Amino acid sequence: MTDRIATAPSLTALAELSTELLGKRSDLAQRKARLGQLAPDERRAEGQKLNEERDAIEAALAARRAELEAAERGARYEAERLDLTEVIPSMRRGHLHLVTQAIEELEDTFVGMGFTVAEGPVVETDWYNFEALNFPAGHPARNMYDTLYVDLGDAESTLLRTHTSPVQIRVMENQKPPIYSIMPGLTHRRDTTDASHLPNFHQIEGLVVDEGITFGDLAGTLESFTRAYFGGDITSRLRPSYFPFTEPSAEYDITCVFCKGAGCKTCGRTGWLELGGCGMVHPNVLTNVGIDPEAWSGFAFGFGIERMALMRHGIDDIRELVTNDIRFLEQF
Ligand code: 2NL
Repeated sequence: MTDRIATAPSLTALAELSTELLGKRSDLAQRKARLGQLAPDERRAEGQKLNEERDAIEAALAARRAELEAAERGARYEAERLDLTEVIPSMRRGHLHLVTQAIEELEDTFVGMGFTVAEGPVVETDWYNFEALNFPAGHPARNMYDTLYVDLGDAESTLLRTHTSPVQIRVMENQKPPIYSIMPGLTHRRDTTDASHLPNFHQIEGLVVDEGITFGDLAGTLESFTRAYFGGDITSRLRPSYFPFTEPSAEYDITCVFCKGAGCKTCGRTGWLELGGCGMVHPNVLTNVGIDPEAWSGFAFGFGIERMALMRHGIDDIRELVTNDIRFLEQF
């Protein structure tokens, strides 16, 4: 009897067994019903026996029920167990804008060549943006930059910097040579937007001031940079030019990244792309910041960052960078 209870396979089977053994139609119930027909002595003995049997069955049922319930609970816990280490991605992760990536890559390249990174204000004074850079008042070269002026102080005294050169002036004012620094940052000009111009764009300029710096150092530095940033198959060349703050001055060209120098529509069949300008820092600029041009010499260069990003990735319209079409941005 208790064997059947101890091996009952489930709580349902156990409940059926309980009915069978203790229910109205059970052997126990029938024997209990017949008690009245027995003689008093027999009745007491049989009554006691019935009680003992019932107690034994109930104890066995309770023990087996406890076992089966524990097993069932264990199985349920196992089934409901949560894996708290599971990672479910809920949001798609974005990435840095192409221009930000270009700034970081340019910084990495120059830092690797021993330069430090300097920053300065976007709203500047006429002194830092023009005067200190050897643009005398009324100098026609000022018209090369379509300056946006801020309505503050004397007329045309406060402006949005048209290049990052003012940061170079501030570095030279605050720091004695030797100087090896680059200055990336936002610049503004009153230009009309087209495929190759934005009124708000980024520049990166570089400045070296040390003893005995020559034009050869400038050419070698730019060539090393070109190969590090664009890869081994792209080279650079310098062509004579004019800037008020450098003498001599040069345009900096790289091998056309589209045709690798063979000549194509983008490079006007020359095989070269113009990326920026450079030159030896003008002695007047050094004098303006209190550096003796007889003791020190230096070179400087400036590139447009958006333009470099276009060249690097073979993009033909600068406006793509600011339209914020996610299908374009996702590619980089
Ligand atoms: C361009 C040309 C250039 C510089 C920037 C510079 C700064 C100081 C002194 C001398 Cl403080 N030069 N910067 C020099 C030559 C060219 O940029 O076309 N940039 C996009």
